[in-house]
Amino acid sequence: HGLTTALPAALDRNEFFIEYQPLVHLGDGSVRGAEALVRWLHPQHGVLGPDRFIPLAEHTGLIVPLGRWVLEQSVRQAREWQERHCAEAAAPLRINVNLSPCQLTHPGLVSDTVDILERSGLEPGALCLEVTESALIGADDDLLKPLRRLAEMGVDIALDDFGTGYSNLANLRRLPVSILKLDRSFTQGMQQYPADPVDLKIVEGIVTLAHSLDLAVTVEGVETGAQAEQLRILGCDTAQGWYYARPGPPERLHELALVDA
Ligand code: G
Ligand code: G
Ligand code: MN
Ligand code: NA
Repeated sequence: HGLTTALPAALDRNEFFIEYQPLVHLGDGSVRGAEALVRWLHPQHGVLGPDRFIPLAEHTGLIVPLGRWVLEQSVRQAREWQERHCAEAAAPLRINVNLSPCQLTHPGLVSDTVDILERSGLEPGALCLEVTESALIGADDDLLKPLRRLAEMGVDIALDDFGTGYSNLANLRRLPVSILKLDRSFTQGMQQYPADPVDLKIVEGIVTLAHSLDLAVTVEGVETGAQAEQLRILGCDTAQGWYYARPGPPERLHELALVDA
């Protein structure tokens, strides 16, 4: 595969870049941070989304250095936002970074993360690592240990695409997770008004359970004001989606965050 063989050189040539999609507080609409989403500016094919190359990077092991690069860039970016965003902001801006399952089993995860945080000056509490529900299904203690270490340092761990896997809800207690990211499919059920009654019940149940376990709930894929309003009423904490902003360059987040500071 052509893309696979081009991957290592692409990292050396700096062909990857990161877009940031705002995370918005549903209660007051303020921007609280962003999720980092990597792209590849391929010299022939143009901009490629992560779905095109993350699986290849996972297959070849390049995901470890690529993931480290994404983490380092986005942590530095978050620190820069915080410095420029000044003290008037309600809370320091946060950064969410996706972790692939291969990074979870890599022995350098904790030390790399500590190192990147220390060099940037970003406090661990401003970093959230997103891990998919499916990556943690049946996870044993060895897999959870690095995540637990990071959580003890104050890093938030989010369960991404929540509700699509088969994880036992009681299992949540065992995981060092502080945030559930509800999968986009639930948000789609809120498109019409009134929302799909089954989706309403499911989201209501998940939010109640999450809050009773001290977990915050983030919703993805919010495309309309009606969805945002229904999800807010259901008690979801944070939202992300095209209604607020598409993923974009770092300067855009700075502007969006300043507007409501
Ligand atoms: O917005 P978008 O099409 O970029 O994202 C598609 C998927 O790619 C998302 O599910 C996201 O979790 C994943 N993704 C985006 N950036 C990264 C990254 O840096 N590392 C990993 N492992 N996954 C990513
Ligand atoms: O990590 P994850 O898969 O959840 O990453 C977010 C993905 O969802 C990215 O592909 C991003 O471009 C996409 N996305 C973000 N906001 C919206 C939205 O409002 N609607 C839809 N359909 N997709 C979105
Ligand atoms: Mn994600
Ligand atoms: Na997701």
